[in-house]
Formats: sequence, C-alpha cells, structure tokens
Amino acid sequence: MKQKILGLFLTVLLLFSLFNVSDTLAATETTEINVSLGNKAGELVFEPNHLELVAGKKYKIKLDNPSPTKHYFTSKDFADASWSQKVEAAKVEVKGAIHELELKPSAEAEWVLVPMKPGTYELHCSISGHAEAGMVGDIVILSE
Ligand SMILES: [Cu+2]
Repeated sequence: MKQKILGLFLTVLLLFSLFNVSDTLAATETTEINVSLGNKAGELVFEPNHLELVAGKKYKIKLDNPSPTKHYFTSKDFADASWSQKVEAAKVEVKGAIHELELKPSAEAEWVLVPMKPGTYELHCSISGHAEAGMVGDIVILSE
C-alpha cells in the first residue's frame, strides 16, 4: 500500500515536470533579439546593425537606449513586411500598425512580431543627422 502511494506520488510529480517542460518549450518558440539604439559612449549606431529573421517565426525585438539622447528605430518596409502582434513599453501595450519607435534615454520597448515577406529592409534613426552619422542598419527576412 505504501509502495502504491509512493508510485502515485512519483507519477504525479513526473506529470508536473512534463507540463513544466512543455511550458518552457512554448516560451522558447519566441526568439529574442536585443538591439541597442546608440551606446553609452554616445556613438550614433545600432548595436547590432544587422538583423536576420526567418519568415513565419515569432520574435521579440527588445530595444533599449543606453545613450544620452533619444533615438528612433525606423524601418517602415520591414514593419510592412511583418505582422506586429504588439509593442510593450513602460506598462503600455500598443497594437496595430507600427512603423517607428521612439526611445528616450534609458527607455526600453519590446516589439513582438512575425516577419512575413522575405527581403532586405533598411533601418535608420529618423532624427536629423543621425542616419548620416552612421545610425543605419539592415534587417533581413529569410524565407522559411
Ligand atoms: Cu538617433
């Protein structure tokens, strides 16, 4: 009898750990990509300035601005080629068409999207002079 109860307990424990594993798998289906707008030294760059995503997969692009000035993450064609689920920033969730994100110093934002249309799309900061100074990049959507 004691053995049976122990067996049942272990089965329940095993089931719980299986569920936990499937939860973890579901969570990892979203690929996270970190992109910094500018850096602490104040250089006008995206870090990294080249992103590669695969069409049909889900991504969370985590943007942050470690620099002393505000910057934009502007990539209209990439946004048009993707399905945006939402953007989360400072407890606000934005849904719908998103083409450009403004990040003030030390701001962070998370853009959850599924790239759809393969191609190479330009990225830039739309503040006057920043793109010219090197604040540009490209985003490649690879086919599935
Ligand atoms: Cu900028």
